[in-house]
Amino acid sequence: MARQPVIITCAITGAIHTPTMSDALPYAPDDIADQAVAAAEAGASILHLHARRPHDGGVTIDPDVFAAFLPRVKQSTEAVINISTGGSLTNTIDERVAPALRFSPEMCSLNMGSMNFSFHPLAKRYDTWKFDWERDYVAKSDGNIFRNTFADIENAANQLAPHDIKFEHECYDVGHLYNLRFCMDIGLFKAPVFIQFIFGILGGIGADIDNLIFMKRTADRLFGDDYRWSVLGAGGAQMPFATTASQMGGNVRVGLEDSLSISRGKLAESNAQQVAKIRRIIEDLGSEVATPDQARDILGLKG
Ligand code: KMH
Ligand code: ZN
Repeated sequence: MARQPVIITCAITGAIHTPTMSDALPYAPDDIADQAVAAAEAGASILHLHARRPHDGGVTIDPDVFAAFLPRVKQSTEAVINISTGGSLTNTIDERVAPALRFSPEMCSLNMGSMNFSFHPLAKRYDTWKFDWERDYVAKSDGNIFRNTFADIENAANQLAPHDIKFEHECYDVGHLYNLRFCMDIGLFKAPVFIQFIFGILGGIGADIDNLIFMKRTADRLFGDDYRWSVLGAGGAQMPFATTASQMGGNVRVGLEDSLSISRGKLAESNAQQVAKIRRIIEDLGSEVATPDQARDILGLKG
């Protein structure tokens, strides 16, 4: 079977990293829009988007804040818009799905299990912070529970079902694959599902290539031909995991949400720089990168 082009997703800002950690991390709506457009121009066919408080980069899931950058992104690119439903550890699932319900994008994330979700180790690197909220947010994260119960998943799926949105099923560990299989068996999701294998989040499976093989084998067993997949390696695992996934027939996710670096010890200048790097690697290794319309076709999006 001919190799399909590789879909690059770029996750522009997320809810983990904070402004002190990198000047490149966008949080003002215009900066989020500028970086999203540049990432699409560099080769990302899917843009995974969170909102940030415009004045200090704090985490927000307020749909009005999404409204400050989404129209520009939609007007200026052909890329698939993917809105996060996981962007807050303190809000209910009803609140977390509100942006996707309001904007009815082609895709949104859906997190497939509850877990500890810590970014505590990041806090140790900093003595001073640009904004007061950052220190506490990061330092207290070792007490975080990222709640995604079966009832939450079912609730999100049912609320979003009329919108025909394709989910990026976030799987941080092997058990989450079994959760997804169960949800498919009870009729919550239609095949083919799109799975994001996530490695290197403290609380989830570690960033060892053995684990990527294990996740892929397990998914093959559970889903057969009924799934498409992509890989997200957190931090320093981003480029090695994306490269490996692209050579295994998978798709890739990069972006400042997942890693602030461009190479070991060097901060990325932008999301587009990461997209350009993985694109160059994929093409140098003889594969093609998907256009937005090819991504729509491969994933069966509503368009
Ligand atoms: N931050 C990532 C590890 C979401 O937005 O729903 C996964 C993520 C979750 O992107
Ligand atoms: Zn996200």
